[in-house]
Parts: sequence; structure tokens; C-alpha cells
Amino acid sequence: MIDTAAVAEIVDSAAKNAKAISQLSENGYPLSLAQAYQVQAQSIARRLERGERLIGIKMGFTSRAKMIQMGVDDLIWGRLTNTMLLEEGAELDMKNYVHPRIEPEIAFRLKQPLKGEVSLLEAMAAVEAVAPAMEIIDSRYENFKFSLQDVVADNSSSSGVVIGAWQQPSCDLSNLGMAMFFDGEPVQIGSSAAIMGNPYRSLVAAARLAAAADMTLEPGWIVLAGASTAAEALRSGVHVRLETEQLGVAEISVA
Ligand code: 0L1
Ligand code: MG
Repeated sequence: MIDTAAVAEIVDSAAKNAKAISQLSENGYPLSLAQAYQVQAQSIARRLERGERLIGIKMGFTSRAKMIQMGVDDLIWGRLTNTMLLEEGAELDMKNYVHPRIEPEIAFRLKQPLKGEVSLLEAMAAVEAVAPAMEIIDSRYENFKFSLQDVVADNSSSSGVVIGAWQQPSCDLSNLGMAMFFDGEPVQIGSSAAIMGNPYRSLVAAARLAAAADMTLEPGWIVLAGASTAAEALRSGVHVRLETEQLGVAEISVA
């Protein structure tokens, strides 16, 4: 019998103190996927008890590039809180992270609730605004190595999000060019098509997966659709810029 609350304390304190831990799966905590999501919920509950606020969810492993990069083969999701939101153009401080990486994404802001099995059209109708975004992922496991259960327990590596200007969800999102630059040099180039063929499909999956945790995607919430390319390791001093066809830019610097 695994004490999921005790495991939640381990991952929460690793995230809070930016200290790497060894993989749960290799150190006496062979979690099932359901238990891993329970640990995730309990560790985020600890953050909420400290005053943080839930602002949405992130979808993970929504592209083949990411699945191959991390050696897994299933969609996952995690919770976003207000302290993970970094102001666009702000400076990120490496000391708050273990070994952060950054990846290009598309963000949705909802105007209507979504829960359970919804159609693509229903998901589209629930979106108030869309924006170019970058997720900062920071696995709390040594060497960024984990099993599917490990990463889910660790809130699917979510640790930050930078969102560009919100805009009307009027353009077709199914094949937008996305290029991420470090100090003006392209480091990742891809297309929004890599996100499940169309980022709105990720929103459909988000509604279904969150419902399994009895969670409704609420109006005002942000849903990060997932990365269109592999992630890049951040380093001190670098300026990161994402350019997304039709949607514009999102930028951040590392101190
Ligand atoms: O696509 C994702 O956001 C997955 C994040 C979890 C795995 C990772 O840390 O790369
Ligand atoms: Mg991501």
C-alpha cells in the first residue's frame, strides 16, 4: 500500500526547493497511473493550501517529437497554478528550477466550461482566445529521466508558462509554422500540426482526461495544448523568442 500523500510531499518539496529527486518508480514507489494522478492532485493541493490558485491545465506528449524525445507513448496532463505564469518578456531566474527546458506551444483561454466527451466543434466554441505560448518544463527527477507514472506524479514536469498576446480564435490553427529562437538563432522549427494534427484535438482530450479526475475545464482557464517540437534546455543569459505564424510572438529572457 503506497501512501500517496507522503509521495505528494516528496514531489511538492522537490518542486518548491528546486532540488532533484530520484525516480519514484526505482525507489520503492511503483505507482499505478491512477495513483500517479492522485499524487499529482495531492501535491497541487499542497500548493493551493499555500495560497496558489488553479488557472488551468497543460497537456503533455501531444506530439510524436515529444514522445520520442522522452521515450513514452501516451498523452498526459498536469495542473497550472498562478505562480507558474511568467509575464511575457520577463526574466526567468535559473535558481528557481532544477534543469529547465522550454518548448513552443499554443494556449487556449476558455469562455465556457468543458467536461468529458466533447466534439471538436464544441471545444472550438468554448474558446474565447488563443495565443502563442511557451511552456517551461522542469522535471524534478535527476537527469530528466522518468517513467510515465513518475512524470505524471511530478505534475507532468510543468513549472512555468509564458503567453503572448491573446487574440480572437478566428484563424485555422491546424498548420501554423512555429519557430523558437535562442539569441536570434533558430533552435526548434515545427508546425502546430504536430500537436495531434490540430491543437483543438488536444483541447478535446483535455476535457476528457480532466473529467476522469472529476474536473471541469472552467471559463477563464488556460489550456496549454502541448508542444509542437522537442524541448530545448535553458541556460543563463539566453533570450528566447517564439514566432508563430498568424498568432505572433512570445518572449522571455533567462537571468
Ligand atoms: O509535453 C509535455 O509537456 C510533457 C512534459 C513532461 C515530460 C517532460 O518533462 O518532457
Ligand atoms: Mg509542454
